[in-house]
Amino acid sequence: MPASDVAQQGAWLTTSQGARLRDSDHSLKAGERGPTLLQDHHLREKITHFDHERIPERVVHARGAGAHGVFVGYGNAASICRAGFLAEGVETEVFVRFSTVLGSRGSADTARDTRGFATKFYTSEGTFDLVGNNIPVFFIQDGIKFPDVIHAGKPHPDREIPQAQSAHDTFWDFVSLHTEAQHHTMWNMSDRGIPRSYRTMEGFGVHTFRCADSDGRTSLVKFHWKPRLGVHSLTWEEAQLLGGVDPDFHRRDLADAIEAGAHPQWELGVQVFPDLPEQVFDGIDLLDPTKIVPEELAPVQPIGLLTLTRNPTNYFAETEQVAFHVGNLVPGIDVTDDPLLQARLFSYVDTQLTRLGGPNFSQIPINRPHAPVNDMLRDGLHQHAVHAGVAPYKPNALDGGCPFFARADDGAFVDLPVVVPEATKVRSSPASYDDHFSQVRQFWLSMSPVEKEHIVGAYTFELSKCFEQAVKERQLRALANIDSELCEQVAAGLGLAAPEATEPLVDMPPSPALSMVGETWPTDGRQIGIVVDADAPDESVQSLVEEIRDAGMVALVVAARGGVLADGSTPVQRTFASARSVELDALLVAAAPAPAPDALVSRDAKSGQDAASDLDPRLVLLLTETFRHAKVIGAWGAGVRALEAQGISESSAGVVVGDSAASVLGRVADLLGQHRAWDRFAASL
Ligand code: HDE
Repeated sequence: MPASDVAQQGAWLTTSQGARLRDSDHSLKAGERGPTLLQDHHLREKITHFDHERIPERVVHARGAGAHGVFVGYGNAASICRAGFLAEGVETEVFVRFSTVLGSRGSADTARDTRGFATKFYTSEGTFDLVGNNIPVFFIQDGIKFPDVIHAGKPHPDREIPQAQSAHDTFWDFVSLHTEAQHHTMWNMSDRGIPRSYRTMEGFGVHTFRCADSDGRTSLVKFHWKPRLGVHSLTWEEAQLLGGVDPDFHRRDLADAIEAGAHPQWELGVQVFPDLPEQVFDGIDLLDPTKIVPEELAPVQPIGLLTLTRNPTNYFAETEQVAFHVGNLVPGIDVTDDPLLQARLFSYVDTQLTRLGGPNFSQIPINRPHAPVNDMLRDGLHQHAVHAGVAPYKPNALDGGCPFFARADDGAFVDLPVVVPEATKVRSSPASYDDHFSQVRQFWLSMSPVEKEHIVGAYTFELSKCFEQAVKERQLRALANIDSELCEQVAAGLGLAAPEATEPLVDMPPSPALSMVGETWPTDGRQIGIVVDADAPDESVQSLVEEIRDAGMVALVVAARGGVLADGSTPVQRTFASARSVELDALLVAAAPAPAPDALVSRDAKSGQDAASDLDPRLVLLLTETFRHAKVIGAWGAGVRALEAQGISESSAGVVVGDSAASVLGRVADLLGQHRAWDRFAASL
């Protein structure tokens, strides 16, 4: 039975007990002007339920967006992993929840932060949860530090500010003292911390897992998600603007894309390492979650395709109540001794007990396995099952010995018999965990000049938001151990002296896979704005809109006013009052409209209107921002005049000028494949 049917049967409004209601607008009173009667059961039921509608938000990853989809295995993973859902052509339903880490449920999507990328595979062998992030390393090497790093990143306890961001003293106090956090912090300060869309994020399982094939042969494995649209991020200015213009930007983008049929896709990939006793690959400790294995050393091999096809029907029921757990594993996939992963194995059930109000959260529809369940867990708050039988224990004879134990060849989950070397109980880490800087430097050295500029900008911004001088100076000392130029540039921005490195800088070979600049990607679902004159639209607008749609992209007609263009059929999707560069990937300009009547300075405080300008001031802002954010711009006809009026030269990178829409669109789409007109950013590093 669909879950909705349980609560929504019949046509009548009823009480929770099914009694039909004739009025839900007036409470029962002693006379029209008299007091409300305690006996009004409907009033009390309605208010009481409302009073309890909220559940505790997640202690981390509170802000999220989810989607349903399907995963199809390629079959080529059989040599390393026997999990059934990876077999060729097997289709497995999935639910994915993307999230930010630090912010509360209502915080802005585009804050600089790590993103969660959690996937629930409802496999026929039981549910497998891959609870990953969009950053392949973590702040800490041991889970016992998790409350520390999160307390440092969350708003200050006294004033509860700032919301959803790391640009404050306690965060930098912690990461500058606890230098194993520097690698993750560098990723956050890079453009990876401000994704353009969930659809353009990579995902990582972070930890190394242990997989086994059908003969029991084991390998060590790192999981990756590779977005079909390529990795792409916002600029910092876009992220900040979006915080105000559209705080739901990522959530909306995901839902719109799915609804429009531009189904987001990721390939699941694996890096595979021999399962040797030392659990080290090319000198990299595979149990240290602050380290990556560069893709150039161990290529990511695609083993299946994830497609998100359906938006949730109800946010609370699905996205909010979904409960992931790194311990939800299927035969063929097991954990390793990574001390971060080990602590996570404890944490996820524990947190659900509070968040979802008891031990039966796996019975909530979104959490129900699609494999048959026959457990011996009983009773507890919110028990939905009506268990039959008298013997919920093993061994039993009274229930005929049911349910039975499975053997390996019945598909039982078998804990891999890994040898644990004889050891002494200690509270300490291996020496390999002491290298906190070499891979951070490698990341920095792998960036393109423009990405380096963005990183410098991010550190400078965040540290200039700190109040304590000692915190800034300590973080500069950490940067000196990463790269002297990085340190000098940030120090200059802060007006502080750049310290010397205290550790020798190790020049690791750059890993080009870490950079997001330089490749070409499909343009599906990219948003193209078309500026037109609503009252005298370019005659090609309608066919242009169709052409853009046929190419799998989204066309947004932008004009001074809403409604329908004077052609009588083309709807206007954005007016000059609502269109901003931040939601567009490219802008086509087919007109140079004069200031519209509602473009008065007094009504539109952001316009900064130049009285002499014969262009609508909101269009001026749109053009300026689109250019500044290095979006591709195309123009023809009167649109060319609009660009000229703003001093946007047709010889600038990513600017395409032609005689007609048809001559411009193709070149714009080609450039869009590179995500941005990167060359427009002058980079000196
Ligand atoms: Fe989590 N994490 N985590 N985490 N995590 C939670 O579980 C925790 C870590 C991640 O969309 C919580 O249900 C500990 C790494 C995601 O519902 C909590 C440690 C990675 C999500 C928890 C870590 C993650 C969570 C909060 C250190 C990337 C959101 C609510 C040992 C590989 C899942 C909840 C969703 C959520 C604990 C570290 C990813 C408190 C103790 C590393 C994507 O249980």
